Amino acid sequence: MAAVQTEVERAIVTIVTCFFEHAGEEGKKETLTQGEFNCLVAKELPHLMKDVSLEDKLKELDVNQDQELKFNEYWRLIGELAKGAKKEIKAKKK
Ligand SMILES: [Ca+2]
Ligand SMILES: [Ca+2]
Repeated sequence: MAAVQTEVERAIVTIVTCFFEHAGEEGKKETLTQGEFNCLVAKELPHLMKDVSLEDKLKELDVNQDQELKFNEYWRLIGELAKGAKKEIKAKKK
């Protein structure tokens, strides 16, 4: 990857790096357990996930129902949060 990155490029790398940092803490290296997920949210998404039950959220995102989140399952959360951000930006513009 090129050394000079734009803000958006860095943001993408940050999201991916953050997943794998937390996924590597216990159990399988490439999936998030409930504990790892809770830790990731507490550390990286405290404002956006304030009033969310993390048990329910993990179940909702866990497409293959193995009680862990692989990257594409976690990515659905990023999509949801992006949609939320879009709504806020649009609301501000009005
Ligand atoms: Ca793990
Ligand atoms: Ca899963």
